[in-house]
Amino acid sequence: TGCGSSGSEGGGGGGGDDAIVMGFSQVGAESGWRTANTKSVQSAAEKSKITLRFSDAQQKQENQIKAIRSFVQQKVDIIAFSPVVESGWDTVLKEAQNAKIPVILTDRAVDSKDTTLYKTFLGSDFVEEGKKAGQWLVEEYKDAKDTVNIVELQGTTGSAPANDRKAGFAEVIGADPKFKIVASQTGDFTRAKGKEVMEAFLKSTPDIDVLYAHNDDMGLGAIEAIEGAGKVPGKDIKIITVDAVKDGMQALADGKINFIVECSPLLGPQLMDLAQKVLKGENIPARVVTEETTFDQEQAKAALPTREY
Ligand code: GZL
Repeated sequence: TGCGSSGSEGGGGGGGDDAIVMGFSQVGAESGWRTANTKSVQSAAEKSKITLRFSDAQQKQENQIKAIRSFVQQKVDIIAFSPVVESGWDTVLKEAQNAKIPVILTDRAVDSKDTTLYKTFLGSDFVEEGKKAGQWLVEEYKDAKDTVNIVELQGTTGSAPANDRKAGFAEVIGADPKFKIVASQTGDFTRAKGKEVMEAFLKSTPDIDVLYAHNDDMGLGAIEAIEGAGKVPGKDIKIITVDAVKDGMQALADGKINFIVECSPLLGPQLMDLAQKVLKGENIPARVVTEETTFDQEQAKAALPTREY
């Protein structure tokens, strides 16, 4: 087919006579993180001269399955996607495997037992992110004697980041009985839902000390709810979030958030590099973990002027 795909990974019809064609199924456009991630993938494809066929699943698994099936029909050279939830992928991934089209997981993981269904998983260690959030809280309250009441805004139900950020956080704070998660519910990674659920928490839970939100967007929605209830975010209720997108970092610098665990969306360049290696038949690691850090309020002020996303 002469479209850059080597024998063993044989894909089908490409773009020009040698451009790699990548089918990419994106979760949606639910958060600032997702928008930055999409930009990174699209610009990296352009720079690598990879023809990108991009589909936005509006956070619905059935739309991602349809998109992957369509990429198989189109005989793309390679498929990459960020699975909105962890389960339910084996059938469609087997169809891609039978069509000899390699698959790369990016951002989120799947729970398939058969790891031959994809070439690698490029993305963050979400358990580690949850632990970093917990470690900050343990340090922040190390001298506190009273119970610390925590409410948690979880990410999309069934998604790897929601499952793992919850587990990592619970593991660290579980070491000290003074930490109590008094309410925990999904805000689906969106600002609107985060605000709605936080309003409910404020009504049902009289004494909230801390909010742990699995992403900045839900944290920003919660800030609107907290201020609407006449309380001061970052002071009356301490807030920890994950992502470190610009809006979150601004709230951190303004003192409305207390700590942010970074989750980098800038996966595009690594994804295109891995795709080219796969199609050349080169060996690639089964797991590529994203480099990322954490920010307190002072660090956010320093980082904001040059923040890429
Ligand atoms: C994490 C990513 C999550 C972000 C959210 O890698 O899947 O999805 O933390 C985004 O902001 O919606």
